Amino acid sequence: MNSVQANEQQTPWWKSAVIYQIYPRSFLDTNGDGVGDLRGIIQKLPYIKSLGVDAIWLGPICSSPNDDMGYDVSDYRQIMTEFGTMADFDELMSLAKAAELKVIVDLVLNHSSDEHSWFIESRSSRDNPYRDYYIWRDAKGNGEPSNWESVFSGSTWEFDEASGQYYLHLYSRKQPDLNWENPEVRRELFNVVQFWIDKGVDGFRLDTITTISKAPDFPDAPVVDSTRSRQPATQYYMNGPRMMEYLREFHDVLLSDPALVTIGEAPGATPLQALDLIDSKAGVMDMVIQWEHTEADPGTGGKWGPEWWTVPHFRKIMSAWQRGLAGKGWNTLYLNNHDQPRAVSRFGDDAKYHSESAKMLATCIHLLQGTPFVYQGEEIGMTNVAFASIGDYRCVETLNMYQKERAAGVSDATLMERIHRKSRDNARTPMQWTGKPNGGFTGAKPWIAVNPNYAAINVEKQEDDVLSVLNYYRKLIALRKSNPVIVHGSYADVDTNSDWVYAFKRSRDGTELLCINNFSANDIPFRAPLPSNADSIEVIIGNYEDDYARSVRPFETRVYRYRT
Ligand code: TEU
Ligand code: CA
Repeated sequence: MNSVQANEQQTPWWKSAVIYQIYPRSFLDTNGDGVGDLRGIIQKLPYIKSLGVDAIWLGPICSSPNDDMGYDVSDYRQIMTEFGTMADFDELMSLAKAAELKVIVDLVLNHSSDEHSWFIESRSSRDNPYRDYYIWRDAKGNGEPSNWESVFSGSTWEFDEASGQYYLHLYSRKQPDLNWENPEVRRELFNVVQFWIDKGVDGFRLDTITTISKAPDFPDAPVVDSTRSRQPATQYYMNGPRMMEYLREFHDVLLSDPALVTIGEAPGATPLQALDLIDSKAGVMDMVIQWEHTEADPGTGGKWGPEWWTVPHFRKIMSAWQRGLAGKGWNTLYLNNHDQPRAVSRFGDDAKYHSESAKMLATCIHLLQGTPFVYQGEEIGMTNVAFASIGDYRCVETLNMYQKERAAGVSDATLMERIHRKSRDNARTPMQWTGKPNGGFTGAKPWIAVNPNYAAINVEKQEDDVLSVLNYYRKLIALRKSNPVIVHGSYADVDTNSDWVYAFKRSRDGTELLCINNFSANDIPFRAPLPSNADSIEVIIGNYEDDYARSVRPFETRVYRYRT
């Protein structure tokens, strides 16, 4: 064993892992109330294990009135009633442990629900001891303390009649921001984390963790759109002045155990900002969920605007993260999660080349350096949905945007087109297990309708088909275990001129992988730069049966392995 390999042996578990993300509400309903539950997850542990993944990340499971589907916590130490009981959770933990699956829980510490007892106390009067747990400000002149626009539309400030002040909420008005400046609040939150460590979890996903420190004087944001009364203000609340100090304390007091993985959600982070957080020596957490590639739209329309997604732009971002973090930090790799439309609809082709494009996207992501995340349903190529009416949607961001824009005179048809493309509910329709009613998710009326394509796209149907997307994922995940170069190899771009093909190499100890991905529905001329000693060349995975030579076919992906 050489010294490089010896070093690699000390690799923490999460670097060689694949993590499966579960959105519990939409996974499996076992008690007929139309809502997924912990017993549903327990029932499907053998399925999850069969994918070959190493860990599960559970979306928020704490008590919540579900204004933002669990991202509004009303009790950090109780399980949401609809999901089950703490006994169910304990059972899930011990069964997962027995199956050698790690469990990562989602903690929402930037804000709580307005129904949390701390907030109920806090708003009850100006001199309540909990007042300072949240961020209260007087009116400025006659108006809001600042012109900041909420992530979920409208103001970040909500006026409280009874106590005559405004409270801050970056997200919905039912998600008041906790005041991290108050050491009492930090102590309370540390106790919450300790509670879950004591429950035996293997790590945390820290929701919107880069927004915990705000510019203390709450300055007005510059007017970028004069037709709007509120303006985007991320520069005043992301990566704020005391964020590193809080996270350092958090890390040193609680999270330094190397067996625990900490994954911070960092919307808006660049590779350099990410390194502050995850530098392998000086960092305060292990990985960040960056958003840059999911906001891969170089246009200016914001989330709901038309997408101008291009391969060169995407490649530039992915490559910058690969090169920027190499040897210093560790990437998360994903295209899908509960905040994103389904990747196969967005970057692939969910009709004619459904299977090809789902496999290509997966291969491209899993062959980069970092820890891949698979979001439930991705492994069968679940697609976006297009419900006819706004009444079928549940996501607070979607509903608020619709109301606001309707009030401003935008037509229903225009808004529904945007929602079909970008709503988070695209990712939140129930898991499609079988071709039976409701895709086998529930025997009752589901909390949000099942995608009508469940008869064509479901787990049962794909189980026995060797060429299915599902079985391709199994093969892809298994490759990671038998090819250390996928985990440890260095990254290099290949041919950065193509408008449609994203190709890259991974190398380690004389073994090289060449991964070629065609993001278009056409044949694209592309010559793979392979070594001349053809004997050593193998195709280890791909989505077309036969090999070819001078072009890549629609959504083709192929990984070559050879010795150099
Ligand atoms: O997301 C943070 C975040 O930046 C998103 O709200 C994002 O702006 C939005 O989804 C764009 O579509 C986290 C969670 O992942 C998200 O589900 C929560 O709604 C949010 O925090 C608030 O807790
Ligand atoms: Ca249920």
